[in-house]
Amino acid sequence: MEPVPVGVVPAPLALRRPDGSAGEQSDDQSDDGGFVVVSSASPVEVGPGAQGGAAVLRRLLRAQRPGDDANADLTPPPGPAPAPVRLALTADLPAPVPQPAPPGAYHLRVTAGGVDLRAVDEAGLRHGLVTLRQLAGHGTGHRYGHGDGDTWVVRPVEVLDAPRFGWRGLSLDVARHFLPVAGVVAVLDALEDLKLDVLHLHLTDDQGWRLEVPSRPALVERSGPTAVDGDPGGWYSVEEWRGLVAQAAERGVRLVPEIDLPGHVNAALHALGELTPSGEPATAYTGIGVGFSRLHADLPATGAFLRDVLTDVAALTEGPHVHLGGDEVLTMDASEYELLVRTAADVLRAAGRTPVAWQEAASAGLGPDAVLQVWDLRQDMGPVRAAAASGAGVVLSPASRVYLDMKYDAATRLGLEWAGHVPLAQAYDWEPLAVVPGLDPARVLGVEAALWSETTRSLDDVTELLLPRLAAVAEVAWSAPDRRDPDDFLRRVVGLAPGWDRAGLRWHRAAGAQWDGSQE
Ligand code: TNX
Repeated sequence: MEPVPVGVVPAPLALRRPDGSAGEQSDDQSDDGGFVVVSSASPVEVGPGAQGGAAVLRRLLRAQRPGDDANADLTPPPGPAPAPVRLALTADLPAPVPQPAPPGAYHLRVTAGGVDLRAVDEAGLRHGLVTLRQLAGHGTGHRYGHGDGDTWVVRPVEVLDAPRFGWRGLSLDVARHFLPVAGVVAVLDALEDLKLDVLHLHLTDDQGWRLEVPSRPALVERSGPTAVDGDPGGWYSVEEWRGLVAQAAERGVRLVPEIDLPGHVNAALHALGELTPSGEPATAYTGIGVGFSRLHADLPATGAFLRDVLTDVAALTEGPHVHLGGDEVLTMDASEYELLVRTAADVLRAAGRTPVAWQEAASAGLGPDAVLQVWDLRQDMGPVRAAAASGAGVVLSPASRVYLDMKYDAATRLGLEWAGHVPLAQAYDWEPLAVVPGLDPARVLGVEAALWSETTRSLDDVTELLLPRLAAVAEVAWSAPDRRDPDDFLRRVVGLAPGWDRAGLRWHRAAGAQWDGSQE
């Protein structure tokens, strides 16, 4: 097995050069004629059902982003004509792809005759094309931007690949500080390039309400404009939200909206006085404390609020999952908490959706179809293990590894420290199945990073904390354990930086990797 080229993250299952030569040599394309050129002039042949892949290829080649202007006059040297790209769906992929091939698996071959990509589904075609684009990056080929898009120059190679977990996500808090649609789309581009497939949006919290809910317009009218520190707020109208769902789908990403209940609700209490015992709206909250706000099960308005809001949100969700929060309710006894989260879960089920909740809800008996998200390993994991034993799925977000709002180190400008510092190597070097001892591995759906926005005021702030650590989490979620190696990851990850620069994304020169070697 050859080394995985610089800039290819997450590491694929298998990568071979046809002549058996190592992956990193002969980066200079002038010394042999063995390079294959892919551009928008490449003829594309699609097999039955594979048309979606052609659209993905066109979009990935077109991706003109802010930073691309600097490369506008770069044209490839004269060389081979654009090669054909052949896309096909098949259930039959060779080893080491597991049998039956999991969703998202693919087989990519680049030869003098062109590019052949076979995959089990459209997600697999996308993954193969993203790998092809990465292969045209730093270590193994070249990428040229010109007026009508990119040209990728790639050496012959064969890649067989499949994801380890089906749920490879990022949770993004847009409630403490709002992130406008364009910022979310930039994050979606970064997710697609790392083969991540879930964007969980934390849409409500004490400080703001970020999604228009048709049955309760006051939620955004009164609590959309507020944010931490009195910073500007904002919200997604139903129309903008539908646009976001579509942009996510174009990138192979499923949105999981979160309405955080029955705590973290001050924004709702500020908008709707009938949810408070006095009937008076709560004061807007712009601090960063947690755990103080709550719904009240005995108020008549509470049941109607849960039913109407969650039914509306379910109707705005294309995927199967809606997140109901359930975290950090410090001012309510267990029976009232359990009643409220069970009610919320039942409303979602009646609306045809599967409830997701933070680990605290494990003891509430959400049902065998629910999904629990683990984040705080200081708490007793017994209820999570028990819920999983009865059938619930588990998504792993251990704070000390994947809370990317934690500072990289003491010198980091942004971020919090309650779970310690999270250097790049720490976000990488952990084993998901060891996080909760005794948990049935078959119940682990995957891994989700989280970015809470108490300290982030802009897309620049968000990506400075995400990049490069999100690449580490992506490899944890995608790559087989025996394909993972911390030093090898640090060698490869630097090759992603030129792409982030081209996209105009701010990133952090995290300790441990040789970023200066990443200049194109
Ligand atoms: C814990 S994780 C929280 C959030 C905070 C975050 C800050 C979780 C379910 N709750 O409310 O924003 O820590 O790191």
